[in-house]
Amino acid sequence: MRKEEYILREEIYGAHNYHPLPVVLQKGKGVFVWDTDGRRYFDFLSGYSALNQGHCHPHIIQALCEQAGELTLVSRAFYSNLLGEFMEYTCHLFGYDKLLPMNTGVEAVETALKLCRRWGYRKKGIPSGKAKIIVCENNFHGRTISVISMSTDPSAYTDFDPYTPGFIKIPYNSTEALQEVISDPEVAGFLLEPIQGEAGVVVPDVGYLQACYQLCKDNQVLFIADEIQTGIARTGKMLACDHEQVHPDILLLGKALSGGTLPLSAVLADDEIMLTIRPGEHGSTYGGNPLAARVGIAALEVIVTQQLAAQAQKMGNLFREEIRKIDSPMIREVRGKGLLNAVVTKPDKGKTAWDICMELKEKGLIAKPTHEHIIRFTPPLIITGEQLREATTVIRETFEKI
Ligand code: IF1
Repeated sequence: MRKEEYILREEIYGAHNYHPLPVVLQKGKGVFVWDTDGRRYFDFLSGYSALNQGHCHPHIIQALCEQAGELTLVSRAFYSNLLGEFMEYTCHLFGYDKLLPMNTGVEAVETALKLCRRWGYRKKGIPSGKAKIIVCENNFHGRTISVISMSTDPSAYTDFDPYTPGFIKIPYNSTEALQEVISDPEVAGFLLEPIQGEAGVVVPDVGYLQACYQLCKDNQVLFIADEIQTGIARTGKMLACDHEQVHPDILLLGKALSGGTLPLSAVLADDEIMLTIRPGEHGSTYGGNPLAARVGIAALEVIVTQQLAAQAQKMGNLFREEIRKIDSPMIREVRGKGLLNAVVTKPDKGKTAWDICMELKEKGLIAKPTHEHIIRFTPPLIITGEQLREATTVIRETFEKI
């Protein structure tokens, strides 16, 4: 089949909830993917950071395949030989008492909202029905009704109302704004992304996370970090919160927790919080299945043994250094941390971020625009210095040609 035919078939039979770049992929290995014509591309999206370990990492695929032939699902009606091991490994790695496994990222967020409200009523003593959770403007936490109720992006929430109440929206990167609302005794939690992804890789000021964490401590409010995109070594530390020595009360992980193989997310917290949910009060059919548990351990082992946090730190510095050398009137700003980076372009220069991504694709590198004028560059963390230089050359040549 020709490329156009694959695209047309999705167009005809699929809901139109996405607008993909016109490239049809059929194979992936490490930092590369291949399309149906056999053309090779650098993958600079990495499945929105689900593929930190790279495509089809042998250690993860071996775990996946072995376990797929052994036992895949028991549901939480029964125990499995692997769930406890996954929980223990992950709790020790991140420093928490307990883990609650889910599947997609947004389910982890929903779980955190429930856990936070429950803690607010049972531990903080918030009167019934009154619990509030503070969130940030321009957040992205997923697509469910409650989660879009926290959104300030019209394309996420318009005509999906009525919305879930109980959220206070404040500007991101403003400790003053947090200070103004956090002393309300009905506030149970503060949820944030340590770096805002969808907003365009918005890195807050140094000290912001630490200051917010202190305000939460002072006001008996839970600090909830959505590290679904920023976590698992993406920003050059195991967690983005580690850059400021902040240990969230509730930690959310997803995406790279399974290295891009299956949906696996997790909520981590200590007993005082986690044990407020009792048997029968929350769960999921696939949550914590043995296949995901086995894959989860393997995916984290790769991060640890290949020292991918340090690699992301090093390669991220190299990436920004190389991109900042590009002499183009189209580039306004290069920003990011580790290998979570964005190039902000000047939209008035005739070409949109989409046009640039189309050009990059022609030259063998795929990346995704956000917000008309921002291009996110997030390669797998296993990328080598040599590969990174080759890729930044492609990016430089593209900008210089345009
Ligand atoms: C889409 C962005 C990335 C997330 C954070 C929770 C979730 C996400 C911080 C939900 C998901 C995705 C989903 C994807 C686009 C995307 C994204 F562009 F929106 F910002 F990654 F960069 N918290 N992020 O970033 O996780 O339920 O999807 O597993 O197409 O919606 P999910």
